[in-house]
Amino acid sequence: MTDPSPSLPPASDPTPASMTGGEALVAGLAAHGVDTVFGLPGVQTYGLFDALKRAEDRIRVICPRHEQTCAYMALGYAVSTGRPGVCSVVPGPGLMNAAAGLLTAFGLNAPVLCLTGEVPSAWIGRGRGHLHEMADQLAVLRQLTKWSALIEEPGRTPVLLARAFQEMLSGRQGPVGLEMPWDHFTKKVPGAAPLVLAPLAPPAPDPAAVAEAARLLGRARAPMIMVGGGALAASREVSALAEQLGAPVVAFRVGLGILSSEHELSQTIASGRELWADTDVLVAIGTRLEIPDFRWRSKPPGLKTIRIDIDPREFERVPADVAVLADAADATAALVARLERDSPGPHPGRRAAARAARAAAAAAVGRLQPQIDYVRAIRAALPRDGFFVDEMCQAGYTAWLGFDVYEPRRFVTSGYQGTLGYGFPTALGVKVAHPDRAVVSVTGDGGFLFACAELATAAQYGIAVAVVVFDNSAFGNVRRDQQRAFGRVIGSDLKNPDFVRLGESFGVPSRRVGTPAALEQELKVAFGRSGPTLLVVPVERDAEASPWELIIPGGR
Ligand SMILES: Cc1ncc(C[n+]2csc(CCOP(=O)(O)OP(=O)(O)O)c2C)c(N)n1
Repeated sequence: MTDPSPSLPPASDPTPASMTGGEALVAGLAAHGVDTVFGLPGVQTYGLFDALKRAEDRIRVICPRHEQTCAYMALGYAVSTGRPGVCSVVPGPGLMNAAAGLLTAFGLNAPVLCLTGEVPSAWIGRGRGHLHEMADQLAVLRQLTKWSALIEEPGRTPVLLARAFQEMLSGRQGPVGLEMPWDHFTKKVPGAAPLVLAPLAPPAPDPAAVAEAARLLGRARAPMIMVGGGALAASREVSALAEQLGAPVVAFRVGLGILSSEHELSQTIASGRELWADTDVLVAIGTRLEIPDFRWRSKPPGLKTIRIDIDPREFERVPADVAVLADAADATAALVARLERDSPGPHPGRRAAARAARAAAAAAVGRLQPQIDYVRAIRAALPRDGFFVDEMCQAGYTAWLGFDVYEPRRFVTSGYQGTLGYGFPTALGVKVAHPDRAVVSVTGDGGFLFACAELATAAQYGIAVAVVVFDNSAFGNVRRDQQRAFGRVIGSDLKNPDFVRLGESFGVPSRRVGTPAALEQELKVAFGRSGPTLLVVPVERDAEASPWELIIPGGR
């Protein structure tokens, strides 16, 4: 490398009056309660990493082997805790490597902060081919995040970092980005004491809208509730509303566990479908409503819709008969209170129908062999408070329909982005955030190889994720789609490594398991280990039953 090294800051502890840009960022992260940064250093960001080194008693740095994993680990940290996950990558190619993770965080409304570099301040926008230069990197970052900024003046570091946290955590949450030019990371910053801005208060639910919603529900014969990621912090309130109305609660992926799968009113997309045609009032809480529009693609005649959402743009995208702009927990609690006041007692509701729908769907899901038996074995092995991280694979899709989830955030998914390869690296971030909880990553062979190099990270840092790889020697989902739609396949047959030997070469205990019972047994052992475990389930190519008719009836 021919580029000049930046000048190094002094080794003594910085004071606010003498901080560098990198030190100001680190002091700001600590002031916001950040305890972990997932980062991969490069010359532009040396000043940041050196400052992190000197703050290692407060902030731990985990360095994976590829920037995609920096973003995915921050994502796993964020979605499993509800707290910001922080990553740092070099600009240009580093940021592009992290892009799929940021895009996935955007889709999940996950609070992820990406700190990246820029070419030296004097060279920004000049197109001279400086190391990692990218034309208008900020414009790209803005497409991947809710809010992003360039720290043009190093003195503005505290206020821009505070703003980044405020954007991440206010209203509809989401990822944010901050770029700092190469030279600013090591430049002295006048007055760089950290600043913390509280998240903006959400709007209070409009009593008139709540009263109108209660009026519609008071007359409803067959109400249904749908929940998405916006309702993750409204579990108690959603449960109270469901009880009050006797209404089934439908969750697809992100919303699984908001109402425990054990509750007779809790429905997956498969069982919810059985109840849809008869629904007369839908209460949609913190959801984009992709289920009715993209998947079920029909609406019961005369359906009335009540939407609760913190993002006013949602009401333009999908208008509702009643729109309540508020935090999900506040608005749902207000609705329950109003219903209790107005109604003589709980609504008789749809309990019997909800139970019947669950039973019918369980039978249909039970036919998704062999995956469902493995998914059920994983449930049996995983402690109730453990985390299941899905993937775009046959076992993952089957889990959306047949894996019981007892609490919100325990089921981790890539949501509508459907990001193949996100699962294993995201699971590492989940485990770092929850060292005392069991974490299982369930993946296909295709998806696992996107980031299998991170077995090195898992082994190096002792990140005790149990990875279950279903090896069908194919991009199985694509292969089945191609066969069905075109009668031939291309690019979907895979020649795989010997996964057991691959895992062992990283020093990771690795086993092949041939039955659900053996998987359950091995997982219990894995959850007791202090490092990662790789379990490989051989599956015959084309042998897995398609779950898609239950996810999109009539096909895509
Ligand atoms: C980033 C990304 N690239 C490509 C795809 C398209 N895609 C969806 S599923 C799939 C195949 C998955 O194969 P595998 O992980 O082996 O799981 P299987 O379906 O065989 O169980 C592909 C390529 C995607 N969803 N995301």
